[in-house]
Amino acid sequence: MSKLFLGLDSSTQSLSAVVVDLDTRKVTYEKSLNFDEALPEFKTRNGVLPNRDPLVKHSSPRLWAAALDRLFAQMKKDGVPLGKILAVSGSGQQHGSVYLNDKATAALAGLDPKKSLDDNLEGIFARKTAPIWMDSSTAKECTEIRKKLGGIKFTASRTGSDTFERFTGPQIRKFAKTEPKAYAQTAHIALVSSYMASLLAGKIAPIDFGDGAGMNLMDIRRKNWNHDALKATAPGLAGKLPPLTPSGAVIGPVSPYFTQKFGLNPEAVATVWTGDNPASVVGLGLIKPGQVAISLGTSDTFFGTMDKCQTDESGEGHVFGSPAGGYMTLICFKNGSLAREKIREQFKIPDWKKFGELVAQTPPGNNGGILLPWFEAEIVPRVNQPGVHRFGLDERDAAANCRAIFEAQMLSMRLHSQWMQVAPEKIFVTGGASNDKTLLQVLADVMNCRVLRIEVSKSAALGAALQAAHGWLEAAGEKPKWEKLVAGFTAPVPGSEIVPDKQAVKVYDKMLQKYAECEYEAM
Ligand code: XUL
Repeated sequence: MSKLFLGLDSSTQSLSAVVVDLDTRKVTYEKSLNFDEALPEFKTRNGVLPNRDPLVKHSSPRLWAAALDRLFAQMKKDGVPLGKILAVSGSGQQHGSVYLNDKATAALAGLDPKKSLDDNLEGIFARKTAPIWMDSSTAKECTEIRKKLGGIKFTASRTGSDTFERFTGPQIRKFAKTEPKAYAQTAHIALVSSYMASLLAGKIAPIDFGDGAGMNLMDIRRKNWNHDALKATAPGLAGKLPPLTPSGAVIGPVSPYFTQKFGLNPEAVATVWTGDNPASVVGLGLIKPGQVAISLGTSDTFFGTMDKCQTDESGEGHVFGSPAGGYMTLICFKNGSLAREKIREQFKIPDWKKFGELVAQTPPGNNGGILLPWFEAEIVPRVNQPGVHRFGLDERDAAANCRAIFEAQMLSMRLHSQWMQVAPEKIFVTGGASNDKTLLQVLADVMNCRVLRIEVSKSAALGAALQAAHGWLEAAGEKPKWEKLVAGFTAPVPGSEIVPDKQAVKVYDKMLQKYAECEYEAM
């Protein structure tokens, strides 16, 4: 008998499903439902509700529920053997929060399959909308909480991150301050992940250590709610939060709503969801400490796994719990492909192939030329004032500028990930720019590490499906090994390995100090 597990990912713009067969080690089904297109009645744009204030970014919890209904209907239509699914798990966009009143528990327990999921939820929200990770309207609350917790270093060492506008704690504080009545009527605060899990389980679901760490409320080492952080955030908060548990732990049987309406296996279990980044770490196969993935996308992100908790004293990077146990870090560099594109436009370079060719014409270290590509305000390092800075670099030299921007981005990653104290053993790379071997050679040389390319789609939903499998096996009394579980699902592209060049490594080892000085000077 095949062992089928369903992973869902409720992201900013879409809800995705991945079904894995653990016996054949195959993804047997993949589907995405785009919120704007499938559910235009909720009037979102790219998954976000319009708002006059550009700093405010909210979405609709009812939209996410309606999407779940739609996606299950689609799976049934597509002939997915829902009756054979053994467990369901998921992941959600991180930090976003949902506010439920005291009617929620009864409504979730009695979901009526004759009605839509959305109609079933009528009257259970203490706040109609949910602030999401793109919101940056809580600068004041960040300062207030950070101050009460003793500054950046202490906030980061206790909760895993400094306070950030998008993090749930500052968002809750703003809600409690600006809408005290609605806050008082809030009986349960959920993350996107725990809200979606609650719908599937038919009861208020716990929050996992992965997504809980994105709230500025969880003690990152003890993995319980941090009393000081709760106090610094809002009154009576402890009574509104669910318990914290490991990702993928079994909550209970799936709600009869899904078994009766869509034919989901009545014996299937609903398990605890996590955040999309923690789920991606599993989906990318980053199980062992020292494994690192870099995604070269709109922003460049650096994910790594650690077994011991190290936090970033400068407060730039984040530490979350990893669904595979231990910890993961996430460092987000905003000026990623966006900045590379700006250089490409500036020098009228027709395509990325030509960009790579130009980089190849120049030597490692770029004859000392350095470019700081802060076309937009940067997250890491914290740069509020956008600006492009050149040091010893001719601004008319296309090839040198192409090399300079990529070298700076990779040097910045090396410099700003040192606090992890993890020497990567190999680096997996994904995203647009990972197709270019010249750029990957720069990455390998700067990091002095082997680089392998992985092609992934839906890494979060895949991670969630594997998380469902792990939770189910554990509940069945087995001791599943993560390494075995992910094997075969996340193999690097054959022949994509790039080995660092010893001479170039020496050049970059020296250049790192100079690069750090340039950053210091420009900030
Ligand atoms: C991570 C973050 C984003 C969202 C995207 O801190 O804010 O990556 O999780 O869904």
